[in-house]
Amino acid sequence: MEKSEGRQTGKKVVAVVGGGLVGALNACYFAKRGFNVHVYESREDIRKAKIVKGRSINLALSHRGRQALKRVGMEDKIISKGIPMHARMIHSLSGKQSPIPYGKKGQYILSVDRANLNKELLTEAETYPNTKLNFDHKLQDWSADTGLMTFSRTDGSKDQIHADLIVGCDGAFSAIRKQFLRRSRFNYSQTYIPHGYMELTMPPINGEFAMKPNYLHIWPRNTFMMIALPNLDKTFTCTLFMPFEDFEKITTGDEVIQFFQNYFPDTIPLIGAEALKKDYFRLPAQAMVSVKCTPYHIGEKCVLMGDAAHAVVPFYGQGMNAGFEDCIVFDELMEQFNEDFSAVLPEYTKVRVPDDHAIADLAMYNYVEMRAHVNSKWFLFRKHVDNVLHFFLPKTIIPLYTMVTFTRIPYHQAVERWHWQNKVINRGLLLSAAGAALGGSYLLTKYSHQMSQLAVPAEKIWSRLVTFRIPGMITTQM
Ligand code: FAD
Ligand code: EGU
Repeated sequence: MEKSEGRQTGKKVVAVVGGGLVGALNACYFAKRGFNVHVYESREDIRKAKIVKGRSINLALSHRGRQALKRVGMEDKIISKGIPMHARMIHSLSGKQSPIPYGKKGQYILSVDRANLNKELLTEAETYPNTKLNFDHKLQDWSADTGLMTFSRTDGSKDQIHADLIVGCDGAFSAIRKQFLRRSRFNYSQTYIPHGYMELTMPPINGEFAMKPNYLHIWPRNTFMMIALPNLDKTFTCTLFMPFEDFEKITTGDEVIQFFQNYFPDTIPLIGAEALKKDYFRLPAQAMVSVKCTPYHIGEKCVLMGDAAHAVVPFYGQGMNAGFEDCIVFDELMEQFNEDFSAVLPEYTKVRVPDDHAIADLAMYNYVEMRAHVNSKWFLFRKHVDNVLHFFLPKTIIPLYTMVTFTRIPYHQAVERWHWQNKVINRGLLLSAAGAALGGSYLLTKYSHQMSQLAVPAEKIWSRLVTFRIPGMITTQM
């Protein structure tokens, strides 16, 4: 068997700490290269566990994540259990629904079940004989000098393990990262946003999806926002985003209904008033954190990937996709530098940090943008402007979300290109405004004798102009 090569050639030991989405995928990548891979996961094996607690039930999988799955032969298996979302469905306050396609026919994202994705990836990693999964192993501490790790077990015992390379995939609150924080010249920032999120389930109606299934449903309400993604069991998982202080204001079932009546009235009959009252108090609202740091490595011993390196707020649907792309980037460098950790690790930091920081910034930017002034009309208008410009200038103007979601253009390049595009659009608008002014003044001189009939008070023109909010349109995201 090809997969057992590692053992015979006495390859190095790679410890992947964290058996979440990125850790499990990474295990496949290292196993494929023949390393002796040991995965250490603090929780029980989720394939056996009855109750699976954790973040978000479903996720939007897009191009970057799919490409990463493809390279370990997992793309088809995962997409077969994903639900395509070809468009957003914008729900206005009045209950009107407006679809906005993501792109051309083949351009769609997938709603995938987090637990299933994690299980499939763990099972795939296990098919390599040079991989061992160790559950109930919580990393307590490790030494950057010796590479010795200490794990604690639920029975109170401790395990000490050595590895040649430690890959920290232990999520936003990474224990591996703690050693980085004690070192000089390590930059770190973390920001909790004032919003929390809460997941609510919308059950099927008469055995069918309660809303159209192949859409990412969005209720944009400035500071409040709800999003719903479909599941295979014909439910939707609705995620309500709201400032913590507003979550705290709602303390009774009746207040929940009142709140939904005010902001998401169309969802009350779909979720069910009684279910809503219960669901809302099931779990407290969850926090969202953005983490940026650099470097991602220590010498040739340790590297951070996924949320451990870059937790992003979920307002671009890219956290997992970016973490999966980390695996591709690292694997390509392993190829390029003949698996020489002392060369691969610094290069990984060098190429990956700018891109991960770019997506962290974009996600935060979109969060600020959405809460500032995105109601359903504005959202529809903005996305139409994107699509119209892209339609007429397909090579010149590519919407930012298209570059992020449907290409592997490095995130930092997507941002640069977006800035450039905005300049072009600004110039275009400036030129047409200048053209309009010139043409207007020409007409004005030619027909000045008839103008008095058309007279519109100057202040009225001004108020019409400002309602278009042209400056906002140009400086905000495309
Ligand atoms: P995690 O999934 O957090 O996995 C870390 C693993 O490490 C866990 O299994 C944990 O048990 C284990 N661990 C932790 N500490 C230790 C320790 N000390 N020792 C051993 N093991 C440990 N991303 C998208 O791409 N699309 C989306 O639509 C999307 N939606 C989201 C919606 C919400 C509300 C949120 C909060 C996030 C969303 N994300 C989305 C982001 C996505 O969830 C994360 O980016 C992704 O889970 C990161 O994977 P990870 O493996 O790096 O970390
Ligand atoms: C948030 C939470 C719509 C899943 C950003 C779009 C998200 C997802 C958008 C969550 C939005 C926001 C994009 C995708 C996606 C949009 C995107 C956000 C999936 C700019 C499970 N976002 N998300 N942008 O364009 O590029 O549809 O929890 F409401 S998928 Cl906030 Cl493409």
